[in-house]
Amino acid sequence: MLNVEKIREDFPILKRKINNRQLIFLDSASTSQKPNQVIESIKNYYEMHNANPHRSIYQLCDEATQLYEDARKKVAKFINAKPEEIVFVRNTNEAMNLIMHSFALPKLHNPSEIIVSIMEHHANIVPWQLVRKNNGTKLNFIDLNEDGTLNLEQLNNSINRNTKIVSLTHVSNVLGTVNPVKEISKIVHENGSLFIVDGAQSVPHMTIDVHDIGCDFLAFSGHKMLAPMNIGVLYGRKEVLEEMEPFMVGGDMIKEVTTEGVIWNDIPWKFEAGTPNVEGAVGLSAAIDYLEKIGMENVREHEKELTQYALEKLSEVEDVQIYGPTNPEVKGGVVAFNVKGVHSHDVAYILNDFGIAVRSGHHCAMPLMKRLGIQSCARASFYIYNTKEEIDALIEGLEKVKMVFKL
Ligand code: 7TS
Repeated sequence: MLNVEKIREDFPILKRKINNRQLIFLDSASTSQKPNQVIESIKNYYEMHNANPHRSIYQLCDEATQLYEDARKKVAKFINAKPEEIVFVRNTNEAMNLIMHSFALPKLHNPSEIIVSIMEHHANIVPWQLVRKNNGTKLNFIDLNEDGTLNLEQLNNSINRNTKIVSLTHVSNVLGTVNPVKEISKIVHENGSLFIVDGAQSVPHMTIDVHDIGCDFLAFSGHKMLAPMNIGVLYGRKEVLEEMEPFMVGGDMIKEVTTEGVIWNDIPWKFEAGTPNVEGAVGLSAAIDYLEKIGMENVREHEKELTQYALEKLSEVEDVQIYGPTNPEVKGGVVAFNVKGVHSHDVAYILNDFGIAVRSGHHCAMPLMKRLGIQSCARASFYIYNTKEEIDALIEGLEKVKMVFKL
């Protein structure tokens, strides 16, 4: 059990009033709020240790390098990887772009195939569309079952000897569906394909072990797990990363440059061109400390409980349609819904009058919207600082939305 009251004390923004109401932040799937421990770690970095890492031998430079590389080690341990398998990027989008430029574009050719699912965020669709356009590879979309889970039978039937990449989200940012990535990894590897996992919505919320999953790549964003924006992670299996050429080149990612050519640095540095985001890495390190202190199992349990509660309460509201699985065991802390006849932006706008922040729109998952037969939806998403009382307030807010629209 989480001591939510105590946790909330650590998040200064939760004391804010919005429209004279206490802020109720139900949009952590977009970005999480940040605890004092993370904010302070960044302040301390600038007050005490700031320098450009890897570049000189004076003490501050050494300290900045140490902090940056210690953060890498911490991330590695957090997902059970080796430090050299952790590439710091800006976010999940950039991680996918890195795989596209450094692996898929140079290595895939017609008749290669890539498999994704219809529930993907655009970050895990658009790069592969570009590969299709450039290299003539085929892009297959796996559909959903009626309950919002992934159609594994279709995956099994679609995968073939031309399939070079299977790239799937671990947890859907709309449906909340938790995909059985360990099981899928076996299918993918038996076929000799590479398995990319989009962990943007899973790494912040549950225990992740890349060896247990068996994936080749895992991408995630620090800002969704209490850390600042613009620090993200691409985990790549050592053997795969070593085979890849960097796509961003310049400073700090080389061993030697002569007028004739260049020798790349070792992994992971060969993928990190230019001055890195040390404050981001420091903040991510503090965020991991914070989450580990709570325990990732407890984070997951808390969110399961909130999700179950939200599903129960929302299903009691007439004219509300819920999307995705209704079993919290296979659902992350994300509940997407529509109020019949009301645009999701109107729902979010009215909820804002009550200090409630939910996301509305297409959630960067337009193919999924089309598959669900909707233009958009509203979404409440939960994290360690959310409470059942906040869900009660959401339900009350939805009754107000219905009153405004005379439903
Ligand atoms: N993949 C998934 C599954 C996501 O949910 C997101 C962001 C991304 C990739 C991209 O992450 P970024 O950090 O590179 O932007 N999802 C959302 C969301 O659901 N609402 O706002 C951002």
